[in-house]
Amino acid sequence: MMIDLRSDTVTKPTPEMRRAMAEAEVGDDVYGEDPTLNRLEARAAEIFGRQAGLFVPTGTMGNTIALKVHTRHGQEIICEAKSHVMNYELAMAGWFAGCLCRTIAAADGILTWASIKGEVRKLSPHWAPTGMIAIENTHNMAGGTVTPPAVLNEICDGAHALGLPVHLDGARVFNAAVALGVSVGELTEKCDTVMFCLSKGLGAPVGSMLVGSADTIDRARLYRKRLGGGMRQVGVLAAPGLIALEKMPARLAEDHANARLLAEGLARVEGLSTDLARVQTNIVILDVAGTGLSGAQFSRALQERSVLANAVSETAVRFVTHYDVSREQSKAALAASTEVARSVLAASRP
Ligand code: TLP
Repeated sequence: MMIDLRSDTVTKPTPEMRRAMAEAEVGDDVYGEDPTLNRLEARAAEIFGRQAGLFVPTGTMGNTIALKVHTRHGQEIICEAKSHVMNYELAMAGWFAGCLCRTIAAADGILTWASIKGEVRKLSPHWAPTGMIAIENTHNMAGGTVTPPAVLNEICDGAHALGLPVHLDGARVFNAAVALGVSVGELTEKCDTVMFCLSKGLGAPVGSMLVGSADTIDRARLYRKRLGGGMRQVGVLAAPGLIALEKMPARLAEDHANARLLAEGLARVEGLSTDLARVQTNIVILDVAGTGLSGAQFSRALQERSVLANAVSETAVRFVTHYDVSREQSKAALAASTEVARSVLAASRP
């Protein structure tokens, strides 16, 4: 059997989720009549201490709507250079919101108010004004790094003082909260909107949520419809979403421990390197340059040993732990990676 560490998006619904899907009470959500979905949206808002929540089919749609709700055409959105909104959403900021991303590079993925404030622009004959700030927590491509509440709050305070809203791409915000030992409500308290995914580490088959003020979510609901996201008997998706929300955060620490085990092992292997300080949640970015292989070649060699992990750059491979990968399988993935590195280095020596 393949050990699939490509992403936590690959998690399959649990038997309990499948039963809940079969039995879900449903109605037409475009009329606001799906009772299971209404419960999910209310519960998400409650957990995050917000007035309202909106179910969206994907994290990308949640971010897309948030960017649109907070901005006007011709503005700039400040975000981190390797953020998902900038790199993996097909230029949605430009396509839908009509905005340009102004990126700030932070090697560890963690923006601070000090790094942001100099990039905020006011309208001038040359400059488009900043419309909003988007933060990613955890930061995927920096290796699942966590922005702590104090840093996030300072960004929100600074932004709000200038009248700028802050959206949190919290696709994996439950991982961040678990790593920090705080609640998601506390962690994201000052953000104007938060998008989080039910379908990643929390294991639901489909779905993300956008939470915020009642007014913002009312407007967001209209943009969801414009994007073709008005769903009907969506209670069949809300039912596993509720289980994901209520039960799955408690087990994320296991994924973090498995990522740690993998990273610490990998860091000891000749030709491989990973920044252990950045392994704070369920993601490990492994630099394979020392083996002479590219990220893609290393990934293919792993696949031949029944391990799936995506190349994320010319020289790096990403491993993401989740509930469908056990501790034993994490050890097996470590052994396979070690074997790839050793065999390549042995073959290259005279
Ligand atoms: N991330 C996926 C890929 O798109 C890279 C993954 O495998 O990690 N925000 C963040 C921080 C994400 O990591 C992702 C998905 C999204 C948004 C988008 O979520 P979906 O895939 O539901 O549109």
